[in-house]
Amino acid sequence: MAIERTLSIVKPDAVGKNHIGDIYARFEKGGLKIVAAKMKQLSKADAEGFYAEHKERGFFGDLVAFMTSGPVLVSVLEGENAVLAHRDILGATNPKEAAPGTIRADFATSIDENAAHGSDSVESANREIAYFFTADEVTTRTR
Ligand code: RTP
Ligand code: MG
Repeated sequence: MAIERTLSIVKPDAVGKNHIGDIYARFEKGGLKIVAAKMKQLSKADAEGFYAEHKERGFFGDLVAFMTSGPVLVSVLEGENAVLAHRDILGATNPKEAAPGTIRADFATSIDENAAHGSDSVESANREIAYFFTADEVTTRTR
């Protein structure tokens, strides 16, 4: 098992509904450690750059509008197979398809407002972590 890091975002809908603590509790219970975190109001340019891979998709404008509709909590999570472990805890993109007990099943209202983001590969995680954090903002957990 490889120790990985992944980027997590508690999206504006979940921040607005005061679900930060519930969501972080699930990460910690799932064995993921929070090694960096910050609240941030994304600008339009921040959100467009972050989701650049989707810029040709029909939902891109709505996605950028949603991601800038209020503050987000961006964090770096670390643990064994963290990328997949985190996405398993989040559940499917569409909450209607998300397994019971996952974050999106319990806190998301639609595919557009789906509570949280997780990197989809180690390569994406490396890019996304560097997008939001400098190297010295990511801590090393010693205990
Ligand atoms: P995320 O990047 O936010 O963690 O979500 P994901 O990997 O599960 O899904 P992705 O394909 O990367 O899509 C990014 C976000 O775009 C919205 N989306 N809408 N209407 C649609 O068909 C559609 N498909 C994707 C979702 O809000 C998704 O989280
Ligand atoms: Mg994605």
